[in-house]
Amino acid sequence: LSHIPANALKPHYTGARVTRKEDARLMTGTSRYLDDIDLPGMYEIAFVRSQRSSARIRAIHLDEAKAAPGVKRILTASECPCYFGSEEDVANGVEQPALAREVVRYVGEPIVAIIAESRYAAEDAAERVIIDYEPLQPVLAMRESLLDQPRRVHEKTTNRMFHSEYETAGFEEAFQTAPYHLVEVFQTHRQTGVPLETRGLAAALDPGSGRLTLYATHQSPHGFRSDMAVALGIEENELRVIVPEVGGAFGIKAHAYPEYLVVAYTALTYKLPVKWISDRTECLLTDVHARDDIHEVEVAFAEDGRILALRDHLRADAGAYSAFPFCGAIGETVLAARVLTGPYTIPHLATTIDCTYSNKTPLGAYRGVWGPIASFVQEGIIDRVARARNLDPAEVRRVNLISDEHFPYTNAAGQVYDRGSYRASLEKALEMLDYENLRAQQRELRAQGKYIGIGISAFVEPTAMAQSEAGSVPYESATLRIEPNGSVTAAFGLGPSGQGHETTMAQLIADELGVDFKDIVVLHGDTDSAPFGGGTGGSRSGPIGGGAALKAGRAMREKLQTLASHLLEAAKDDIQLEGGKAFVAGVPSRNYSIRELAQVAYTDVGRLPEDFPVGLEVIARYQPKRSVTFSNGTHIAVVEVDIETGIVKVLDYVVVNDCGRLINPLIVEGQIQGGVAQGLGSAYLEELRYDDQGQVTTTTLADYLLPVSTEVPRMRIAHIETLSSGEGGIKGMGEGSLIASPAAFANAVSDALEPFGFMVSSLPVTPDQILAAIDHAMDA
Ligand code: MCN
Ligand code: SMO
Repeated sequence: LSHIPANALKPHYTGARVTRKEDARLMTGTSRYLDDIDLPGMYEIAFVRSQRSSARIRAIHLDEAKAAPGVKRILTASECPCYFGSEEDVANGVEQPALAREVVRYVGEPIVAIIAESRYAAEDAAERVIIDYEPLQPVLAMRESLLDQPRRVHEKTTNRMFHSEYETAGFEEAFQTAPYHLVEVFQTHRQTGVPLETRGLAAALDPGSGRLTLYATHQSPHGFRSDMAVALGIEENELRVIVPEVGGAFGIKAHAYPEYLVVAYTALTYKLPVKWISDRTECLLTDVHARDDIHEVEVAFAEDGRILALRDHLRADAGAYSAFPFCGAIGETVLAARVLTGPYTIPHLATTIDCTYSNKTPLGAYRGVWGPIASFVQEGIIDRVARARNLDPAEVRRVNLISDEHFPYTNAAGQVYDRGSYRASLEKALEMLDYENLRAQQRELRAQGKYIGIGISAFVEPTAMAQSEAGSVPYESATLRIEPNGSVTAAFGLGPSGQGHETTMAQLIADELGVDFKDIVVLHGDTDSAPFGGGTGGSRSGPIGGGAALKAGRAMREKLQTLASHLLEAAKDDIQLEGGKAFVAGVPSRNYSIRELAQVAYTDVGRLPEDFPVGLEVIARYQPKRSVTFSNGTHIAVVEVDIETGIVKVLDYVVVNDCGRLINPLIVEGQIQGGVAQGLGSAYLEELRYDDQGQVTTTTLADYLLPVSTEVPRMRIAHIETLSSGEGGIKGMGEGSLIASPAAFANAVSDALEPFGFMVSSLPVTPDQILAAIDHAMDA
């Protein structure tokens, strides 16, 4: 690592395929998730949810439910008057109540909470609640919603919740004078993260101290505590958040939800220990949705395929509220606009953004947020330009890609890209595929009636965002303690949900201290013991959390060197740390083990140097100097489309990924495999469908189709390591594979169906759509 002094040890663990510390317990069912938590005297909650997308509540009839066996208490908005206020909602004069007041605005919105001795009893009682609705016309289509048609979702404000415009100087001229133009409308449909473990919350008040403990499945323990303290009107030191094992999060667990307010409020105000965990239907209805976007694109380009100007009207359907604490619609559009030019030197950009309210589930974060959509649009554009000019899609990418001499490159939206391997990753991926040969094979197979498609997707992934804006946490923290017996305990504010932080953070610390990786325990998820941090999201834990680990390791290393130099009567610079020992360089026999040093630091304190604080404990914080570091790479999918059935089979899948210094290639490859699996779902299977009354029709996993192991292809993965300028040279990567893969898949299907003149412009592209396109072409 770049910062390690010349006399320091070589890293043993960083960069190595270290198997994951956490897997033993995760794979054997011995770890504890939220649903394993059983508090003394605990009640459970079932919610009565809106069955209408838009209605006034005339009356709520609770008598029969109150008489149901096992019911302890029933809450409506008047007994639980809490609400969340996202920035956008507050700006628009609306807020999201814990339980709907007077009006319901989406199917699944909680109206009544039944607190009962068991979930069974609560569910049975919930069925006895009768809600008398006065139906209102729902707002369901973005276009009409923008005109406040058929009505306003919130009386207080227009449906256009967000609008912005941006244009580079000289755009019009560049656009008008270009020799070629094309237009396209790209659309992505509603999807959601679908973690294996559904979301929920348990809460209990400690009667003695008056402190409230929340057990949360959340990506940001501290952020969640801050938000809940505000919403509940209590001090942060009266609130403890414990995040047990999290079984997948994918962005949906970066949010706080109305049900959480009900659970916490019940424990706090009615002093009832209580838990609620969503079932799969609640999850599909009410976990934040994502990807509800339309891009109306106009592209101006040159004869050789060089893109000269790009105009895009981006629209996203925010749903009924701005999800708390951030709005997915704004995230998907504003941030997409910043990276819409992807890894290409597109000099001119004009974007108009509109986000609208509707009577649908709020839009929030799902892995990659803006990235998968921006990539789908940008890579779709490149392939359309290629087809329009009859050029090879790889060649059009070569013509447009940012070159090494461009770095740091400022894109047309003003984003500054640090050094990457944009060209090298494309060439490497093409080489892994034997691209020219494959193209020749493709032509031969076509002649035999087999439709093979090659879909290229070159991507950028903004990671480790570290903007010092109010409310954001641009740093991460680590505490590191060497215990009295010499073992090492580290704690982070991170909130992993499967990314393997216990392993990667331990690798970094082990190398800094020269100790055995196995001797390090990494803790997270308890606000009483973990240092404050932003948590996990935006692919920041590796680069920013890793930076904190390195800094904490280095601070501890300093301390150990100081102590050893005093005890060994040697110069501090001559003290080396390796194999769990501090020794004088060149004289390994003059040493103190870390265990002996710890004994001095904690118990034999009379031997400590003057001013040396008792114990061995440090806290470190790391905020990157750059506000964002860009990872990059290239995915190529090879598919076969069966034109009789419309079914797409992935034949080969190649990934070249560059996330700077690799902490653990095994973990990075796992992240890539998972992301590509999700990308396949995004591109081909997953869609949350609404009917014309605003009812979600995909409420089970038999309707909302996830990819299964037989559909997920074997991937061939290669790495390039272009170091970032940050601590350790690490860039993030947790979202890149889901950013790149839907576009690769879509482009491969378009390429396979080139003889039919079809190009994918809407995701997911289903076998039905493919068959319809083929039929259409045959008829023409
Ligand atoms: N890593 C590495 N070398 C690098 C970069 C990262 O070894 N150069 C390691 C990191 O140490 C970490 C993992 O790779 O163990 C991912 O790191 P990073 O890119 O920093 O992303 P985060 O750890 O912050 O994870 C968040 C990211 C996001 S935003 C979503 S959404 C997502 C994703 O991770 N959700 C996931 N991957 C997921 N994987 C699982 N299993 N479950 C989720 O909910
Ligand atoms: S959607 Mo990931 O939690 O940034």
